[in-house]
Amino acid sequence: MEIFKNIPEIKYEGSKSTNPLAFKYYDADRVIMGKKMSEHLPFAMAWWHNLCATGTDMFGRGVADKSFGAIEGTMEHAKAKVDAGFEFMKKLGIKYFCFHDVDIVPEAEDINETNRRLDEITDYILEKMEGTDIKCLWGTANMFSNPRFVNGAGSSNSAEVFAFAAAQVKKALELTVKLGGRGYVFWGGREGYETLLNTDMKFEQDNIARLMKMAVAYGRKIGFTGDFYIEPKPKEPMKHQYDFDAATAIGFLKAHGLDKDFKMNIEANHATLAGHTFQHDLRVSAINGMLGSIDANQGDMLLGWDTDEFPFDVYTATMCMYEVLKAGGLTGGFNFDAKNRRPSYTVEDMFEAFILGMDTFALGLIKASEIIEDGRIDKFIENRYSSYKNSELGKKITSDDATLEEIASYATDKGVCALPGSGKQEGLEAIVNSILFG
Ligand code: XUL
Ligand code: CO
Repeated sequence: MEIFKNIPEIKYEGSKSTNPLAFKYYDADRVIMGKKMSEHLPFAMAWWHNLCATGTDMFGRGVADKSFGAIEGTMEHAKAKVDAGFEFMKKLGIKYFCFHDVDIVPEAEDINETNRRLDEITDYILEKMEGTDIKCLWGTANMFSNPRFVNGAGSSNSAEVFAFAAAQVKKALELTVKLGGRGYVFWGGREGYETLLNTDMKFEQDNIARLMKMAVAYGRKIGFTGDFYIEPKPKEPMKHQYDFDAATAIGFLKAHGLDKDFKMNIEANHATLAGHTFQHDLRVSAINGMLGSIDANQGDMLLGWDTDEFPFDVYTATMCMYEVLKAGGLTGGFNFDAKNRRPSYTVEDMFEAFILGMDTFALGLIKASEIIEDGRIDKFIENRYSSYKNSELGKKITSDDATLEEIASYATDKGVCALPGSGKQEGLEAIVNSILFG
């Protein structure tokens, strides 16, 4: 049974099209730098926002109807969401989905009953996947909504809560493997603290690492060959979250010997909450060989929280795609961890939001490839450091066998230091503008 009856299959019509239900830039088969757009941009649907979220906020109830013809809180509803999700993905040409355990079934009081429901629904999802090219990008366990996680999951003060977190991770890993997921995400939902007056920070962080090590060992045992991801976020819901940003998360992984199995899942809105640009956290991940996957959304600079908006900022998307192209692509994909604004509550809005997001990243990809092909930015950066390549002094410094005395003697012999050369920021920004809008 068709659920989104008034919505056709979404096609590429080009930038002049005024059809709201058509792609203006995302042309799946168009080849950019030797690869199809669809290969550069493995888009994913986030089960929680698209099929579950109704626009509830602190001040009001939901406004969007996500019942899909079934009674909410039932397994019939869980199945209706699967039907809706697959029709939605097919109509948009989206090849991946991401899920939390509790997005796909109503959670029961007893974890054993929840697990039984999870087996049933994933059988149904597998059936739906058959004969399509839709796959799971990543799975995860929601270890932040249930009241037991009030003090975190791996970082909880309670060993019993830790055990329930372990049970959820175990099950979510099994489901991810069952659905052929490329990755498994840890977003540290409540892994942080409100006050140090009641917190043993070192113990909590060691315990998070313990949970992750157990997860890696079990995942590899049951045949999970994909990447584990940390999705950094500095705050919200906790005041201080342990996985503040990419640099912090990478340091944590290295300190605990987890860096071979983990990469980063970078979310734009989380990076900006940490006081960084999205590009910054992508670069930090990439230079550490840990740029795995992306949660594609954006925040609102006038609001200080995680608004999870669909990305429309082409400049930011261009810089993101510049990083992704330079890193040689993602092992993961682009998950729209994004939700419609509360007043955009219709079915058309659901589709228009994805069209916006996919077009924004397609445009970002096109423009990033133009920046790279233009070459002026990369050439400038190369020249900027040329004194390390072209002078005896520079070669000595980078040879890694120079002493402080040797290098210092260059300065004392010379006496007065020349300026290092202009950073040309404005000129470079003008190049980017001319490529974007020229
Ligand atoms: C929360 C967030 C999560 C993760 C998965 O800010 O981004 O939805 O992506 O748990
Ligand atoms: Co996210």
